[in-house]
Amino acid sequence: MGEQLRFPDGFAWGAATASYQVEGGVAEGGRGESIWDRFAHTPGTIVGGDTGDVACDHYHRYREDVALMRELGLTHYRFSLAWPRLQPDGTGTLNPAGLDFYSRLVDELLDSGIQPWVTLYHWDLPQALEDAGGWPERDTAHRFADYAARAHAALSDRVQHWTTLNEPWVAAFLGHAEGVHAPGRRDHAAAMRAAHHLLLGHGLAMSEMRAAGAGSSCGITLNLAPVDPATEADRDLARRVDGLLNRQFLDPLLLGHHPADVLDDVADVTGSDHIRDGDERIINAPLDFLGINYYTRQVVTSSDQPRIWRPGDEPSAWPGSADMSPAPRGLPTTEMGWEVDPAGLGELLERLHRDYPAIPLYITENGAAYDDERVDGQVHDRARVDYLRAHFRTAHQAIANGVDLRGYFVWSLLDNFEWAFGFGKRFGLVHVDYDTLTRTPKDSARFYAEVTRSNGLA
Ligand code: PNW
Repeated sequence: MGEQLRFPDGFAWGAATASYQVEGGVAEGGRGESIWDRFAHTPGTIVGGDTGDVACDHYHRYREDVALMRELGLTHYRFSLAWPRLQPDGTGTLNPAGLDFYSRLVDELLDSGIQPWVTLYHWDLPQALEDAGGWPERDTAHRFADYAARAHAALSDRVQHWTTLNEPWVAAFLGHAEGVHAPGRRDHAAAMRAAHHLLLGHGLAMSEMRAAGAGSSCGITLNLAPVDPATEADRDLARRVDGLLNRQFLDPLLLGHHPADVLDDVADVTGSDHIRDGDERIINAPLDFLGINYYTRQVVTSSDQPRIWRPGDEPSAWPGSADMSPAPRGLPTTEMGWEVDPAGLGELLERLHRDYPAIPLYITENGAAYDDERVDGQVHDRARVDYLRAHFRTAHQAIANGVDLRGYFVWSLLDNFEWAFGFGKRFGLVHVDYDTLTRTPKDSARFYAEVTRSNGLA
């Protein structure tokens, strides 16, 4: 307590959101249907039957939200483009009304001195492309590159920072293996194919954006975590889970090849016919930055042999390792049930620094869901302040240890639609009353404003 920590000059302090989680306005401006519209409207998928139809109504209230960002002292704002706003059926020229919304948002940010940080894909695939087979089909990677090229061409005069994908692990494995996210499939071979095609789409999009010669800074965001075995007997399981979660994405992106042990582990689940000669070279396109989303460490255990998921088994996100279960250590948890483990962030950053080629790193998401205490129009969230402070300290220490960390985005600016959990889990620095859509900055917002203004911890 009490010590002052300064971050490097020019350190980016941001907050993040995603289109389906905040925008609402799903039927406006010619927006097409996404897989999340279809999934959320399927009974039994989302806690409480919540949907993103209105969400935070950011589509109409973006000016008020940018004013909040200004109060927070953000230097950067990370948001995603809804693909079906720009290409309602996933192909062709951009929909002018959709583009106009993002263009107005970008102008509002720039007028407020906030740098826009665009994510091209935060999981809202046009439903028309899902109907054609979705990410398990190779053609979706080409459709994504075409969309990326057009969106980049339209906005790169004003947007410097471009992220292709948010968390391809979640899109592939929660969407196609565990089936708790859109499109809700439970087919582990399809999930492995989706993972590869997401990476391929990323690589193809990178090459389109480079070819435009706009001088953009381009990268990708992964959800990464240290994976530890609960006991000695769980060492091989931890290797397999680390392979699926971390190395399956890091190795092709940064080293130029899929990890051989992961392909081996899943050989009986999916062949590798979908991986063609030349794909790894496309995926290995040089990145300007790597975005890291960190929430908690994974500690894993199994009482069984490596197991392939069969219909009728409990849903699993782990091809070839359906025997895996999480092993809680009894640490304090957030409302997501995720253990608070700031040291895991430090270990992750140092591992990236040690095991992979040098690349600027950004934490593109970190934050916590907590219920807040509302008193006389104030929203108290001491636990979130403590969570953020502990993780900022760890990030500062990592920089002191030589890690090239350039910025930090808190998840999230606003309470929002927390996917399968609906509106019940609140990650915001700013509270949203879902009846009135009133925004109220929480204590954590004031804490974060101090951090952004002083470039550190007072
Ligand atoms: C990330 N997991 O999602 C997303 O990028 C955000 O949209 C989301 O709101 C935030 O984290 C909080 O959940 C994740 O189960 C969802 O490992 C699930 C997992 C990880 C990240």
